[in-house]
Amino acid sequence: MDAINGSESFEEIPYADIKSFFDSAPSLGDAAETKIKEELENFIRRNSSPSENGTARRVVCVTSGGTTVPLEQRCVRYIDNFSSGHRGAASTEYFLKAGYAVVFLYRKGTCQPYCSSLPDDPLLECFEVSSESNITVHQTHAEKVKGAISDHRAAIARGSLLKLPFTTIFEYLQILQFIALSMRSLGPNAMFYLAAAVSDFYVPWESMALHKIQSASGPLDIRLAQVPKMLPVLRKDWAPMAFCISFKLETDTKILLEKADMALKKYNMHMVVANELKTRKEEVIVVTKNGNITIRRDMTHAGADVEEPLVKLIVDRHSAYISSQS
Ligand code: 9Z3
Repeated sequence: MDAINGSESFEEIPYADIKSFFDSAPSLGDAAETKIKEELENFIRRNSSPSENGTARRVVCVTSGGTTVPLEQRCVRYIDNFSSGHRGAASTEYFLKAGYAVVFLYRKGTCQPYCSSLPDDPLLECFEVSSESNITVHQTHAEKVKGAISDHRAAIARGSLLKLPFTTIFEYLQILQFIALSMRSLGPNAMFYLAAAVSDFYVPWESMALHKIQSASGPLDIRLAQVPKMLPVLRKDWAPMAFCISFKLETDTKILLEKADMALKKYNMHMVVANELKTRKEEVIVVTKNGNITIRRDMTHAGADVEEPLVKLIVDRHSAYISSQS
């Protein structure tokens, strides 16, 4: 098989664990599930027709932000995974600029596309009450607010951006499966860019306390089960022709590349983006079967980020992948 396609061998997929994860996960609710499926179906249908230049449209699913692991069914406490959502939001903007349609699967409350240049609390900091009934944008923020609103509205109006929120690991994986199954029909024009920070461990729903855990009973011992690896099943069953990029985050640089290389082979990814927590905004290393590529932020330009050259490289590799499949 061509090197860019990865090897066809899959490690043993833990189907039983995956089934029991989904069977026991709390349902999103009938109404929410139907709404997500309908939105996806409409979005994929709209973006399945060829674009103006006659080429097939490309659709990328960008995941962003961290998943939570609830400790109680009526959740008061949870374990969280670190991610501000900056990488996913910025990358979404670059994919849209490159002509992709984007399904943005994001953690509620994390960074949003087109909002990175706005202050942390835009509603309170950007606007002022100019008369009894009028609210205006503060002069110092006017350009940025106008840009953010018009770019975001344009992407939505073109039907190029679908935003789907999640909070828990259960919601994330259920929605990711719906997205993958709906993007399956796009073949190699589909891409997964999995920048969300996904929990490795969780408390299975059936063994989770129903009510708030009480402190009167002394120290708390919790046993966490392993979240079954969904990447191989995404590659093999959910959307086998899609171009797949996963991210590997470590804090110990000594093991980073080795772990990324392992993920590339074990989960049959097309590329794995390796990053270290402290330097993730400056540098990433893209691990591929044909070697590693270091991508750095352009230090000579204030405001330049690492996502722009990263997305450019990925779009080029995706083009090569599509050509190799046709
Ligand atoms: C990443 O490595 C992302 O690049 C970051 C981005 C979360 C570091 P921010 O959102 O940071 O801009 O603040 N995401 C993947 C992390 C992850 O959970 N990877 C899994 C792993 O490392 C594999 S799917 O085991």
